Amino acid sequence: MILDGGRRVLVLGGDGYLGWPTAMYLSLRGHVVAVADNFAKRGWERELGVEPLMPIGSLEERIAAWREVSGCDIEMHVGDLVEYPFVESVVRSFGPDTIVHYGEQPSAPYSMIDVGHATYTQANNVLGTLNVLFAMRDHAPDAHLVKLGTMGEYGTPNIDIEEGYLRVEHNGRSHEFLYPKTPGSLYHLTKVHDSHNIHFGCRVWGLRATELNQGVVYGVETDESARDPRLATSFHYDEVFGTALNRFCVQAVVGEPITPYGRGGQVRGYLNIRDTLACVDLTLANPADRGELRVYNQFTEQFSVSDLAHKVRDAAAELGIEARIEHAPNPRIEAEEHYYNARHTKLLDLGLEPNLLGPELIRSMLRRIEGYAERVDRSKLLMGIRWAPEQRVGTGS
Ligand code: USQ
Repeated sequence: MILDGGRRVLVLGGDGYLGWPTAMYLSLRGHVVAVADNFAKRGWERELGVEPLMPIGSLEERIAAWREVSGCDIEMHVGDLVEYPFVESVVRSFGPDTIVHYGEQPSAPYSMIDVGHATYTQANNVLGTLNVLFAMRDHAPDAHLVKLGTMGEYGTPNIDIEEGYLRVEHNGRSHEFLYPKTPGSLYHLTKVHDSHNIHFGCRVWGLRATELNQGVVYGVETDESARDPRLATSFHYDEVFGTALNRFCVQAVVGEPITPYGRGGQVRGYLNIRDTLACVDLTLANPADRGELRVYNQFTEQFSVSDLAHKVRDAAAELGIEARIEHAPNPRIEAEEHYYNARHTKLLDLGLEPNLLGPELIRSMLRRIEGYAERVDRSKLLMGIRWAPEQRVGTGS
């Protein structure tokens, strides 16, 4: 079923928490979808002894189940973005008009384990994206790159965060630069390096790109993944791949303390996984111009981690679950009280209708997690990865 306006979309990282639901969502909406993945995330999971909350079949099995459930096909390519011949052959053979790029190591703690994990994360993310830019230049110069950046690129500056760019007045002249970045982990830095490389590709080679500087995503499922247990996405709760709200919900369900780190005043932008898909869809329907790098800040609400902990505790109480909050020593070096005001209007202007975080949504997450509570490995909730051997050596800001 190809609807009018259906595009040829290549989803890089199509086996992941966001990539797999995106592939289903876009194929259902009439786009011709191919996914590429090297299953690296499954390797990192084995390395650390962690597993997604819900059992996940192979990508091949999930694609077959999706075809059975929806009648939609997804084409699969297996390979590593760091290998240029693979990237080149996928781009040449599939001929995408849109490339949605999630194919990176996504965890801040993973990048901070030691020098090996830091250099691996930086090489994997930066070189993979550089290969994508070269393949676009030489084989798909008109394609639109939709790249998952992160709100964490900006860090927590003491001024308002704009959407991607900042106009600087200096000695009577002015120029618009990419917004200055002060990220809080070596993973977040990979996305900063990517931003500069993508900006270069647009300025110098005339590529078109949109960076989605996404906040912290929460949610167990999407409309598509909920259609069959075989379509579940890889929801994590462990210290390395689990994100704040998802972890807090799992902690509440299994009776472990909810753990805001340090003083708990760390404010971040958050969004529902369903809104991630809507944002990607809106972005690919409205491509950037040739030579243009647009930047959208992709989140719907700002919360501190203490706010989130209280929201989860209160929603759990309504289900008769007595959750408790215990501030944990902060394994990261980051500002725990700070100014935070990030603009996020561009996706709303395109028509995004946010699914906001209310008690009913948290209760539905808690109920869904309850069904898998016996799979939770409590020893992975806090794994002891530190930003520095001696904590509190820097300010984090
Ligand atoms: N945090 C706690 N307690 C926990 C877990 C986290 O207080 O048990 C705090 C962290 O210290 C941090 C905040 O919650 O201040 C967010 O941490 P997180 O682990 O939820 O998210 P983060 O490491 O920032 O990374 C995640 C994704 C990453 C994405 C990023 C978006 O893993 O891929 O880029 O969210 S953002 O945070 O906007 O940069």
